[in-house]
Amino acid sequence: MLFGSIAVSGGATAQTLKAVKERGAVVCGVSQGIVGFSDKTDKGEWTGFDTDFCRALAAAIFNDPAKVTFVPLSASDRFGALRSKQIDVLSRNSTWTMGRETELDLAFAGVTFYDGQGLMVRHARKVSSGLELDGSKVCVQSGTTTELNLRDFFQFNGMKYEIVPAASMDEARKAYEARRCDVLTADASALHGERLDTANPNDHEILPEIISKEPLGPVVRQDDFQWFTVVKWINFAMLNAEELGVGTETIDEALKSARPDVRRLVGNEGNFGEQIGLTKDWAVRVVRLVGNYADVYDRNVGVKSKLAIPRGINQLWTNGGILYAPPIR
Ligand SMILES: N[C@@H](CCC(=O)N[C@@H](CS)C(=O)NCC(=O)O)C(=O)O
Repeated sequence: MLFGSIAVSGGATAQTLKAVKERGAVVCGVSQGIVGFSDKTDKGEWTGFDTDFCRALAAAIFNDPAKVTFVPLSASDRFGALRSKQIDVLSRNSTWTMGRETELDLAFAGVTFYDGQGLMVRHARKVSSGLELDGSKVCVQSGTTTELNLRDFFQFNGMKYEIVPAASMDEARKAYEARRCDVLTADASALHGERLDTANPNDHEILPEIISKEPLGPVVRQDDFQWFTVVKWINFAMLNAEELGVGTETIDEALKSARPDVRRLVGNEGNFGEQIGLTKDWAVRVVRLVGNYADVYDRNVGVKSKLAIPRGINQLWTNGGILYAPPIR
């Protein structure tokens, strides 16, 4: 049983994967609603880039991407929920910072999306730079790095500001729309979606400055190295699959490939999946049922999606970006 207190001796014990298998589902913490990342459709189904990562875990473990229990969490509640074992993994636009590992005993298993903080204002305000925002009221979600960066940015640049705190992104946007603040700030990825959700998106602009680094990725507890390894390598497998041209559309061809790195990815050579407590075809399951990194990116946030976020630095290193996964070998 996963819940309750288990005395952990020697630090790393492999309980999570076993508990997930026994339970028959991965319990995945997600946001309460960020377009393109984790959002509920009208039919009540979770969709998005972060929710697809949860599905990739379920695909690898169960050969069934539907075996996920989604737990929507506010920014303030998310890490407590993970620490207290209400969830197995947090896949919720969470920024990897040193303090979150050292102070909360958590571990980021990698980066799935390199983001940065943006600032949105009304066109009518006629500003073209974040440095012209002296004296602003800023709507921001509590319990986030966003709130901390805002302080750094205004203070360091000698500008006065007033924080209008919100418990959720929805609340922050509504406060901004009701003119309780004149700036809305969030991770740029989320801000694009929030702009689209305003009554008149064309009345608002996102200023050019990106005021922080927000490497977003899945988080686990530090007490289970096996689970950390599983989560980490599922991300790497999706990146390596893209790099090797292995996607949902091409997975059957890849199974016949003679290329050594493709053979290792699909489990025709070596037993890497088994070494992490899964099956030889772990990565095939992920790619077939959920996709490689590009499949997931394009479907949820890419230029052909509603959000239309260019890959930018989230390109593979082979295409001029900074996504680089260690090899499977
Ligand atoms: N990446 C930042 C911000 C994360 C965050 O919670 N952002 C807000 C606004 S960008 C959000 O996702 N809200 C959605 C929700 O509360 O469900 C962090 O890890 O602290």
